[in-house]
Amino acid sequence: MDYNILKDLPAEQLNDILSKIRRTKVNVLLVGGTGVGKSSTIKAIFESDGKNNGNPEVGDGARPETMEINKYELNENLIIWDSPGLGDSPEKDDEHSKKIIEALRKLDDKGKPLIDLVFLILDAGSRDFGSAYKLIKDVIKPNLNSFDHDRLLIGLNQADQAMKGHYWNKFENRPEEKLLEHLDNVVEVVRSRVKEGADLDVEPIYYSAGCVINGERLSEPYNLTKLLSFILEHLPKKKRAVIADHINQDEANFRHNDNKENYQQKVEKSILSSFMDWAGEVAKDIGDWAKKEATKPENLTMAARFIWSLFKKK
Ligand SMILES: Nc1nc2c(ncn2[C@@H]2O[C@H](COP(=O)(O)OP(=O)(O)O)[C@@H](O)[C@H]2O)c(=O)[nH]1
Ligand SMILES: [Mg+2]
Repeated sequence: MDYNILKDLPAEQLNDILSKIRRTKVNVLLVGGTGVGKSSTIKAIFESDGKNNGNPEVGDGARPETMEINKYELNENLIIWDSPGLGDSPEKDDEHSKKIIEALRKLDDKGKPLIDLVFLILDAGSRDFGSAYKLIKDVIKPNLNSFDHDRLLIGLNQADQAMKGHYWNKFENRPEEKLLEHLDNVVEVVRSRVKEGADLDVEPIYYSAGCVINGERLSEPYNLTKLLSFILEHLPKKKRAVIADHINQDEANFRHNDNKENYQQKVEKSILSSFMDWAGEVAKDIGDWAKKEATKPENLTMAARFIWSLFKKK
């Protein structure tokens, strides 16, 4: 592929595209019980530029003092709302629901719903998702407003511990056949219960955020590229490029996946097409050309890498 046209894009136009992307905000509402791995998940996928006013603490799973929704600006335009405590107790679930409704009703400066994505994290090893089903049916579904309903993403974390650590291949960092079957079954149970109870189509995914204890990495993440590709798919197209700007650069976090699909390629396609939309807005001819050439399968990875490198040259 002839990269010159990408490389020779006038710096002014490139800066224009980048600054537009960087002025676009993505808001994610994280929901899940204490200790399911909400903070670990965010830390594994995204990097923080250090200018954040807070960082989701990876804890020992202790019960939080309050049920406030904490706002973490991982970067200026990637904002995580952490809503802990799902399932702690029925009374607390009520309080929790109120906070979530409040968050879902927030509007951005354009009058659109502020929360782009509700990311519900469950413990893949749990057998009781009752609080989660209730929350989806009574709170999330009725308040998704003008959202497309696929903006609810369900993650089943701690896949490595789903059978108490059995059938997890530590050397290859992947589930053995028996654990895989079990995980596929949990996915199917959650999917069908959410369909029956709330009439929502969801495709839960199992993953592991990896285990870090006292700063020591005990296991690497699993299925994080898959999770990332799902997160991107669940965002409006233009907002996908915002995510590209903040992906964790530690490749070890992304190398183990179930490989049912080529998730890396899905991520690249998704980011590239988002970037092309922005490019098309700033310089139509470049956008049109790139849409035709850069998205050809044989050119995809190179073009995506090129765009990646643009982001990193801050
Ligand atoms: N084995 C394993 N441990 C995990 C995983 N994700 C998180 N943890 C651990 O679970 C504990 C609680 O995680 P944390 O992210 O603080 O949970 P949060 O309360 O939901 O934010 C920490 O000790 C993490 O290291 C995982 O996928 N596998
Ligand atoms: Mg946390």
